Amino acid sequence: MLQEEIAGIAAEIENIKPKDAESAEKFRQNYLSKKGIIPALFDRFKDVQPEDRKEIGRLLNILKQRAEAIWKEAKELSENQVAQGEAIDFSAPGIPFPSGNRHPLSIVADEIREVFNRLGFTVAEGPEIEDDWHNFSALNFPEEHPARDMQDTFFIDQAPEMALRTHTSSVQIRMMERNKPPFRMIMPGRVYRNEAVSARAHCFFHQVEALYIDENVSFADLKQTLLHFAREMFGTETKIRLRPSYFPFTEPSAEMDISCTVCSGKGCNICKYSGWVEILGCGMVHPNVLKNCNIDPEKFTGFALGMGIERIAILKYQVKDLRFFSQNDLRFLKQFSIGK
Ligand code: 2NL
Repeated sequence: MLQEEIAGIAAEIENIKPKDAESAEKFRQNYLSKKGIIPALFDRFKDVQPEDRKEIGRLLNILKQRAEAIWKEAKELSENQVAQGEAIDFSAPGIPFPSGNRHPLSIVADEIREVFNRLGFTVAEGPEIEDDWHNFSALNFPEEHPARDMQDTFFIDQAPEMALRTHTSSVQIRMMERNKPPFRMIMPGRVYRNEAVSARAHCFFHQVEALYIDENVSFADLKQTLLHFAREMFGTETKIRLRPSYFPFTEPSAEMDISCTVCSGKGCNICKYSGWVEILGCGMVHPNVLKNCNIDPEKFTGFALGMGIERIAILKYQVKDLRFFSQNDLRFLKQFSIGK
């Protein structure tokens, strides 16, 4: 009898709990589609005796609503599952995630920073756009010094007294102006020079300067710090030598060479067969620089040094062209990893 069949289907659908999109669709096809079980029951309604029509009609409608509700609920549930990722197959092989690595200049800058940190130096940073005082005058550059020329320095057109800093010494001036000695700090950062870009020169590069100011700081302290730095950076067998030089902001001034790390001093094309490679400039801070920062040169002395990070990285990794550092070519960048 129709009434019993309806009751049977009603009980049947209550036991079906479609769990995903596929079984929800199967349920719909089975019970609700045009050729499905429920429309087939409706088709037989025309043969029902008039006195039974009211009750059978009611039961058919309840069955249909109930089936629709089950299907709808199952469909929504499966959509939510996909949205929340619950339906993801965890046994599927993963998609490889390409990992980056640090830029060679960052690796080298960090190594320099670590060596000086262990000696008690802290890190200071400052602006890349500087005024004439902090970049030149306070550092004892004479008025007519060539570095102050448009040819060598990028000046800001709208503010002629401002320029892109040519060294990070400007940061040291700012620190000395605002604080009292002793100072033991390093300044890493990007600096700018108005130069044509080539394999061996760039209009910007990266520098680390170090400054140590206290009572009784001597050239011997500088030399021992340099030797320690060279051995930490390039290995315990590394030798150093100092050659007299000139900077407006140090007196006396020197340039430091290390024994060539490639040929251990025997002679190769990296050291141009001299056995030595220049890596930094240094000296005792000029008394005028201390005075400009209101530090008494009778009481305090100090040393400073500066090096180009590119130069160290070129030596360490034997990079042939300075431009590689700023071209972001992955074939270049992927060759470097920490500890290499
Ligand atoms: C180089 C040489 C040097 C300094 C930087 C310095 C800073 C102050 C006072 C005195 Cl505030 N000196 N810095 C001293 C000697 C050399 O850099 O070749 N840099 C790439």
